Amino acid sequence: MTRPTEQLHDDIHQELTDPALHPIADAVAEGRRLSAEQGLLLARTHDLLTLGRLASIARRRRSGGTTWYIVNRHINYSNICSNKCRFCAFRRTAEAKDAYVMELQTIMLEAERAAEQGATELHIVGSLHPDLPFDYYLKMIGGLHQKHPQIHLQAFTAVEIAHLAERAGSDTQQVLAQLKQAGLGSLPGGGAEVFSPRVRQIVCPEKLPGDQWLRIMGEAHQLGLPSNATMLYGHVETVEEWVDHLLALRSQQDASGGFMTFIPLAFHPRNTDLPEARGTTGMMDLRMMALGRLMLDNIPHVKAFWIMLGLPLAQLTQHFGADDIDGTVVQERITHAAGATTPQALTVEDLRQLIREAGFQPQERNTVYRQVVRQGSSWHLA
Ligand code: V47
Repeated sequence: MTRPTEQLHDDIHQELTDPALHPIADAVAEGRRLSAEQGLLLARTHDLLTLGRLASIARRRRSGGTTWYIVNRHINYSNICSNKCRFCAFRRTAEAKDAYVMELQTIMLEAERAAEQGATELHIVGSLHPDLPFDYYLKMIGGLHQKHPQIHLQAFTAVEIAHLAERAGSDTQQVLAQLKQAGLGSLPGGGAEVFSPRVRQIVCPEKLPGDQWLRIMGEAHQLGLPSNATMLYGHVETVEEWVDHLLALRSQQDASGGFMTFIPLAFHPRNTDLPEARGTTGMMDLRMMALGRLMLDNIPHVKAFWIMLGLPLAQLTQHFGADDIDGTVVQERITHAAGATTPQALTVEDLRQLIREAGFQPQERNTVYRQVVRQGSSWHLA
């Protein structure tokens, strides 16, 4: 005879778990790679708690109970862009009243402020400016590196690199090599959007195609420049296209090995040219994070970019595969142009408290995940 509590247990089990996930749970427990079909099951299941539990297993294998953060500053050097991506509320034409290009001197001042505040990274991303010469970018990186050699320069998406190669009348490998020589440390993961040509045709038809984005990342990795990888979700894409995007990143990583972190970017629709897209939901944000962690078995970290997710979800996603929360950021413009309601910066104490409250141990890192040790106002790598 079954006792009432056992009966209840069975009922709860049946109600809350999706049996289709059982073989996936076995694969995760044994550390086996998941297939495209398994990715689709994860992308569709309503069994959110199992999804979180599985992603947490993969996350803890990599980072245990640690959540990483960084003291950094974002510099968006210009918003004048020759592309017209429909999801972007940041871009301006050169004639717009609020179009801007930062003088190199202004960028140096921003860096000065970042150094005073103990930043270990400058995250530099802008637009495809139609006229700025390659020299502007080279001088920017060279000048920053000379003045602040201890600060890691993470700059220019693969899309910007392709644009710079065009501006320089050169090729992307050459441009990457010259920037590295000048002091570039790594590439951010932006510009990937969703690789599907169907999606790109709708949301960013002029943008560098996905296979070219991957090729440039491969070139960077080969030159010893690590990078991040992103996916912009919550607009016109399908779950099949999520899985295809993740599989393309996974095979690029098998080939070139330089991706450090995957960052799912939650689409913000305000002020964009995509009125038909509603943006993400909490369910989608949790699912996407877990899916990224589970499918990308060869990318070490998964980041909850709190600026886009909001603070509550940045905390929750630590239980859905994320092991990184980005950083102090300071002055993010791209998502705020599209209606983000998060603050433009957080203090280190705020970040540490958020992480602790989520049940993890905060650990400061530099860009390439070396531990940072602080003593008073100075810092060094462990
Ligand atoms: O490529 C543009 C995205 C990216 C919107 O590498 C939008 O550590 C949401 O890539 N709603 C740039 N997202 C930012 C980026 C990034 C951010 C933080 C950390 C890292 C990293 C990289 O922002 C763009 C695009 O995919 N984006 N518009 C929008 N309306």
